Amino acid sequence: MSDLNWQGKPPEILIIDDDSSVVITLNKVLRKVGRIRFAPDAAHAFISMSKYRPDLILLDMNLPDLDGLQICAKIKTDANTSDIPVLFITSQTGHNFEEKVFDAGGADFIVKPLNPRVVASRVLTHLNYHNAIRLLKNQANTDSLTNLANRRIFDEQLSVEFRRARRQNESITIAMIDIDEFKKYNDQYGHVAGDDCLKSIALLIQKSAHRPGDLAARYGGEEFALILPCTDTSAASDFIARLMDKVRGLQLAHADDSTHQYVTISVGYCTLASHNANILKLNEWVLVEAADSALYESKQAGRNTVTC
Ligand code: GH3
Ligand code: MG
Ligand code: MG
Ligand code: MG
Repeated sequence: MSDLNWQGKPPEILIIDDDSSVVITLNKVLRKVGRIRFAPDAAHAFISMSKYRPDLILLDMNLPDLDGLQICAKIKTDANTSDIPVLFITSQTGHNFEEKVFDAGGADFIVKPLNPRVVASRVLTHLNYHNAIRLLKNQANTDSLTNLANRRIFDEQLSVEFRRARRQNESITIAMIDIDEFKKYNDQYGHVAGDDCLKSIALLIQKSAHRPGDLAARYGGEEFALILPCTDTSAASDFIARLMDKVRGLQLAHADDSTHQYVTISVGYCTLASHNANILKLNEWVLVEAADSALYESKQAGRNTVTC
């Protein structure tokens, strides 16, 4: 178990089985591996999944409401659960059965009668594998300095949210944020202080963009980008005014800033209004370019400014 790096939280294991003798055996074998939960049928299993987000599922083939293959197929088609490894517990064997398990999206199967060492090894192998993938995905999606989403995720999410806005005739706002005179900040206080400043502002932006669907990303260097779904011009204007206030409120001294003496940001944003008649002629990058031009105008206007 020492190779499991779960960062303080034990892995969640869900056992879906209606046979209490199997459940007792599995609990004995696995209680040192992680936090064990049980469900005697599919109905309870799906409630438990949405509540506890298991890291691994052990699944009986025959249950009172659905069969194991049906449950597995359902888990694999739901984006919230599709990456959870499902291990079948079964007394059936043979090629045909193996094919069915893998076709349903099962990761592996354990044959009854249960051998405790085999169960523990299989479970640990899949937990480690699942955890490694999760960590790698997280690293691939996150900017390491600020912990914000990176540019890759911004681009992905931008397309998703733009299409959603178009489909649902909703408004959407894209904002570009740039720290003012940051080169001078680095020159004056050093690169380490510069990094700390970036982290503080990133945290503030992240906390501000907290509604479902909002995304704050590090776009590059000292530039951040925001996706604000269902946000019209007036809501965006309020949101950004508050954000700029909060950044000034950090009172990060910037002796070299020509006007403000504190670190400030400039912002440009562009809103696609709901029921926009030209929506079909537009794409998401038109919004980004417009927000970028607006940001440029804010800089021209003397910084610490927002333009739409
Ligand atoms: P403006 O107000 O026009 O935006 O001026 P600026 O100095 O902020 O803009 P410029 O693009 O000239 O300089 C950006 C600076 O941001 C230069 C670069 O060293 C710094 N920077 C970019 N990424 C990082 C980083 O990860 N850490 C630190 N400390 N500095 C960074
Ligand atoms: Mg059963
Ligand atoms: Mg810049
Ligand atoms: Mg700048």
